[in-house]
Amino acid sequence: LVPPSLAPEAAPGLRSAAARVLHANWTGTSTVPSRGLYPHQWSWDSAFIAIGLRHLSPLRAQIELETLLAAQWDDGRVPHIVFNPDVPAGAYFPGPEFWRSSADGRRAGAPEAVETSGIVQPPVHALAALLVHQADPGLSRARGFLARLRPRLAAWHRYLLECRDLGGAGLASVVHPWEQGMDNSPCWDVPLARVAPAPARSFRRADLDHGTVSDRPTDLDYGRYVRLALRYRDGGYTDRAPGTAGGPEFAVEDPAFNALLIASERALAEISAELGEPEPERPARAERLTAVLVERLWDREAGLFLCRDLRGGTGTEGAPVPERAVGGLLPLLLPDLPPEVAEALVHTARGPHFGLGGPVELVPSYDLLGTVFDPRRYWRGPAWFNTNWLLERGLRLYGEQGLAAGLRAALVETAAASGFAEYVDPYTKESCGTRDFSWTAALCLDLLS
Ligand code: 9YW
Repeated sequence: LVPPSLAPEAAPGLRSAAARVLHANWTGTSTVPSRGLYPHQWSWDSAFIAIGLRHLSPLRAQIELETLLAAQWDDGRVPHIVFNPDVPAGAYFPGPEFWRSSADGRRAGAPEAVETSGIVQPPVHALAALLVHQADPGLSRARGFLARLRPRLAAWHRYLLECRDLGGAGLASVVHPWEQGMDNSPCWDVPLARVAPAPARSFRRADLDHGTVSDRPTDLDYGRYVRLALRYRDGGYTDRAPGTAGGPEFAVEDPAFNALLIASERALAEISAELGEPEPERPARAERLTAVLVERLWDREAGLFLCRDLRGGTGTEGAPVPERAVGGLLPLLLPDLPPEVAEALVHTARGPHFGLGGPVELVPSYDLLGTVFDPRRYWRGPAWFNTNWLLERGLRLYGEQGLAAGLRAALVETAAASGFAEYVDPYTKESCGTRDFSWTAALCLDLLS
C-alpha cells in the first residue's frame, strides 16, 4: 500500500517543501542545521545536507563540503562546528569565545582565518563527497572537486586512525559525547558519571531559548560536556592515551562512529579510483577494521554492537557499555560483515528493543525496553532521520528490500508531516526539538529522488 504522501502526485509538493527548508537555511557558503537553535555550520550535518542538496544544486552541495573542509586543522581534524562570525555572541553555547581555536588550538594547527570548535563529529564526509560527485560528474570534474577534496579527506581519516586510536586496536575513539553526535545517549551515562560537572552557574545555555526543556539534555549533562571540553582545550587539543597524564577523562570506541569511518574509507578508495590513482590499501584497511570492529564491539547475546568504555573496567582493555542504542545497529552499512552478524542485526532491529515494522515505523535512538527510555528526550529514545536513513541503506545492502521500503516510506511521510522536525517520538511520530531542520529535509529529498 502506497501511503498518500508517497503517491507520485504528492512527490513534487514534498520535494519543494524540503527544498524551501534548505534554501532558507543556506547562508551563501554552507547550510545551518537550524536558523534558531544551531546557527553555525556543523560537520556531520553538512555531510547529510550535501547528500540531499546534490539533488537541488550539485554546485551548492560541493560548496557545502568545501566550506567545511576549508576549516580543517593542520593535524587533519575536521572540527565539529565552523563558526559564522556574523552570528551574535551568545546565540549559541559554547561559541568561539569558549573553544578559542585560533589561540588554544594553534599547536594542533587550527586555522587562523576562521574560528571553530576543537572536537570532531562522525566522518560521513568521504561518503557524502562521492555521492555529491556522482550527482553531476561533469561539473565535479570541471571544478576539480574530488581532486581538491581528496588530500583533505585522506588527512582527516589519517588523524582519526592515528591520533584517535586511543585503545591501540585500530579503532577511533571519541573523547566527548558531542563527537559521536548523539549527545545524551544512555551509552554515556556510565563513562560520564566519572566526570565532575562544571558548576551550572559558570555558563549559560542558549539551547533552552529555542527548545522545550524536557526535550533537551539536562543541566547536569551540560555541566559534564563543558568540563570535558575545557579540559581538552586547556591541554591544547592534544590527543593523549587514556590513563596517562593529561589523558582524556572520557574515551569511548563507538560502533556508529567507526562504521562511518570504515564506510568512508571505502568511499575514499572510490574517489581515488575515479581520479585515476587507485589506492588498494584502503579497501583492505576497511576490511581489516571491520574485523576489528566485530572482534572488539560485537555482542552476540545482545545481537548488536556495544560501545567500549576505555576508562571502564580494571585493565587497559576497557569495558563494554551494556546499553542498546541505535549506533549499535549502524555497522549494517558495512558490506563485509560476517553473515550471522548481519542477520542478527536485522533481527534485533525488528525485535522488541527497536520494534521496526512492529510497534514503531522508525527505529528509536535507544532501546524501547531500556530502563531510561524517554520517547521525547533527544538521543534517549526519539527517532532521528539521519540514523534511520543510514539504516535504510544497510537494510538494502543486506537484501531486506521490504523492510527498507517500509522504512523509506515512513521516513518521508514523517519528515513531511512533522514539519521537518529535528526528531520525533517513535510511537506517536509527534515532532520534537526544532522544525525546518536541514538534515531531515535533505535526507527526505534524497529518498524522494
Ligand atoms: C550541539 C547540530 C547538532 C548535531 C548533533 C546533535 C546536536 C548539539 O545538534 O548537537 O549543540 O552541538 O546532537 O548530532 O550535529 O544539528
